[in-house]
Amino acid sequence: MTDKLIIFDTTLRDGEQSPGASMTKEEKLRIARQLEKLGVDVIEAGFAAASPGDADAIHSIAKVIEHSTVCSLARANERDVRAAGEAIKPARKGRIHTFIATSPIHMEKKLRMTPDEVVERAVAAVKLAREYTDDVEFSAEDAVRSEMDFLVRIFDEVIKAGATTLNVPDTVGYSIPVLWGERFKQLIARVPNSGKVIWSTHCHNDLGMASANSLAAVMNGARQVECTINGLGERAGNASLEEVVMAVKTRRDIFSCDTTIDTTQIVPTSKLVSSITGYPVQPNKAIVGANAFAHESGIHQDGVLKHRETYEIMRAEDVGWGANKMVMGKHSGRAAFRARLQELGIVLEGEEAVNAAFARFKDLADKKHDIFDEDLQALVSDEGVAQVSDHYRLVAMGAHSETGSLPVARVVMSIGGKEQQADAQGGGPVDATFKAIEQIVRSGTELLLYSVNNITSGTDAQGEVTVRLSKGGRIVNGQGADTDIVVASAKAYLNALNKLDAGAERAHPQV
Ligand SMILES: [Mn+2]
Repeated sequence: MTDKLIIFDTTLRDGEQSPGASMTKEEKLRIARQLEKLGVDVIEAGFAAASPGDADAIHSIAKVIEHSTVCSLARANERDVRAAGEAIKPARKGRIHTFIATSPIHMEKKLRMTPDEVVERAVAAVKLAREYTDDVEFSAEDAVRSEMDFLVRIFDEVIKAGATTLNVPDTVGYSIPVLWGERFKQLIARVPNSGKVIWSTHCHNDLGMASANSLAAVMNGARQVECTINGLGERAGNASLEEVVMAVKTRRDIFSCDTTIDTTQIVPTSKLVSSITGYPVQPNKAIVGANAFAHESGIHQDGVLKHRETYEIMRAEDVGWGANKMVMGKHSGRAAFRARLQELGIVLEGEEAVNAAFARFKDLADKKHDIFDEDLQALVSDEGVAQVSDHYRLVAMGAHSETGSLPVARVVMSIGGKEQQADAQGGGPVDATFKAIEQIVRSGTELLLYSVNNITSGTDAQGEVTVRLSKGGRIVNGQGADTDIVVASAKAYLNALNKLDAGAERAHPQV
C-alpha cells in the first residue's frame, strides 16, 4: 500500500526570509496560484503577526486558493495565534502552525523559560488555535538539539491539546540522515498516540543535507515534508521541493509513499519563484538547473542517443522542461495575450492593467522576435515592480562604452515627480550608470550583489538583473528586465531604492 506524502511548501514564509527575498502581496498571490497548480497540499503563506501587510497577504491568498490548505505561522502566544486565525479565516481549508523552541540552549538563552513553562505555552497555543481551525500544526523549534525525553513529553501534551500535525525541525541544519531518521523512529515509537497525528520534517541545508535528512525522516515514518521551491530559505535554505518530490517518485522501489504533485509544473514554478525573488538557480542544481538534463559530454551523449536510460534516471518532460514553447510574437493580438496570461495563472486587475501590460508586450515584441512564457512572467513582474513605489523613476538614460576610453553614462530620473540628471564615468557602462544614479540620490546604501541572468536563450533574450542593496541593516533585492542589460540594471537599482523607500521592518521568526 502507498501512503500519501504531504507536501508543505514554505516558499512564501521560510523562503521569503532569504536576504532581500521579501515579496509584495501581488507577487505572493502569483506564486500561491502556481503552487496550487503544482498540487502542493499545504501552502504556508506567511507569518500573520509579522506586520499588517503579511496578515493581509495571507488573507488574500486564503480567499483565492481552492484546493490547497492555506497556513499561517504563529509563535506560541495569544496575539500571534489570533492574528494567524483571523488571516486564514476565508480559507476553504486553513491551518495554524504554532511553534516554540524546545532545546536547552533556546529555552535558557532566548526564551528564558523553564521547560514546564514551555510545555504550558505550547499547550495553550494549540488549544487557542483549535478555536479557529481543526487543522493545527505544532513545531518544536530546534528539535535537532532538543532532549529526546523532553520532545516526547511536549509532543504528548500537544497531541492531547488537539495538535494534528507534529513538525520536527532541524532549524540550524545540523543533522545527518542516519541520525535524523533515528530521531523520527524513536519519537514515533515513544510518543503516546503517535499514530493519530501526521509527523512532519523541516530541514535546513547548512551542511547540504536538507533533502537527504528529509528523506531519511520519510523512510522512518514522516508523512509531511516542509520544503521550498529551489531550496530557497533562511541561510543555506530549506529542503528543496523538487528534490524531495522527484526522489520519492524516481525511487518508488524504496519509498512506501508518494506525493500528488503534478511534476510537470516543477520547472515553471521554479522559474517563477526565481524571477520574483531575484534568486537565480545555479546551472548544476538538481532537477531545475539549466544543466540538470543536458548531456553534453560526448561519451554520455552517445549512450543517451542509443538508449536514454543509460544515463537518465528521469525524463526532462516529466519535470516540465521543454514545456514552454514559443508562445507569442509581434503579431499576437490582445485576446491571445490575455488568454496566455490566464493559462499562466496571472490575473491582472482591471482593463487598465491589461492594456498597460499589453503595451509593454508590444514594446518587447519589437525588440525580440519570440516571446516565451518566461518573458511574460518577467513583464508582469516588471509591471508589479513599478507599482511597489515610484518615488524613484527612470525617465531616460544612455551609456557609451568603447575600447580605449572610459565608459560614460547619463541618467535622467524623477524623484518624487521632480526630474534630475547626472553624468558619470565608470569601469563599465553598468558601473557608470549606477554612479550617475548615486550622484543624484546619494542613497547611502551598500551594493551587496549584482547579477544578470538571461530569461530565455539567445542574444536577443531579456536580461534579468538583480541588485541587492543594504542600508541600516535592511536588505532588499531590486529587479529589472530588459533586452538591454544596462537599462535592466538601472531599473533594478531603482527598484531596490524604491523598496528601501517603501518597506518597513518586520519580525522574522526562525523555525
Ligand atoms: Mn526554517
